[in-house]
Amino acid sequence: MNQEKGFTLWFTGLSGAGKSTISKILEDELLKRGKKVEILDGDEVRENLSKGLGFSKEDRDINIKRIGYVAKLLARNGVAVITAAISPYRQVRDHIRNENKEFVEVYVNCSLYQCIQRDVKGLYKKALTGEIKQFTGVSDPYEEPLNPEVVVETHLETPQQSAAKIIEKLEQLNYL
Ligand code: ADX
Repeated sequence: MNQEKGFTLWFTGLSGAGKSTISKILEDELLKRGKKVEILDGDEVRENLSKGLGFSKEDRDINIKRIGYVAKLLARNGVAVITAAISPYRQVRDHIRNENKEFVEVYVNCSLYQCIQRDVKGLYKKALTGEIKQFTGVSDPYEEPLNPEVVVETHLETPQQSAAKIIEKLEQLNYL
């Protein structure tokens, strides 16, 4: 076991795809294995570190760079960092990958259809009627990662199955 090694587990995917749910399962699993863990969740970061930012490309990129920066500081101190923000733009994700050495990108893939069916926060309904503008997947772009370390398919798997896949990859990469 590699208890001292920090890393950034970077989730990307649509709103409602399951990023937060899987991150909580992983947090428990990593704590059990003796890791120090921090979750940087999009919604929470926007309440604190990124309060006042909106959803233009420019604001999203600022938000993502902030998360990437905090993740870097934590990871280099041995923390297993899990980030759970949509992070829709490939270029800024790749920028973070270059800045943060120990970087594991997880594509939390879920069909738009399924996200709309779930509509956990009721935001897709508002996006589809135009009440919310620039909503990722509906009226704003989402750029899939081209070479993520892990892809989980949350419209086909349970959150536990997705979490197990990620743990397996972390073991393969010698982070656990
Ligand atoms: S990101 O694009 O900058 O990575 P982030 O993950 O922080 O997004 O925030 C996304 C969350 O904000 C969504 O899960 C949803 O709850 C909320 N939200 C509000 N407006 C939008 C929008 N226009 N597009 C996407 N998410 C939105």
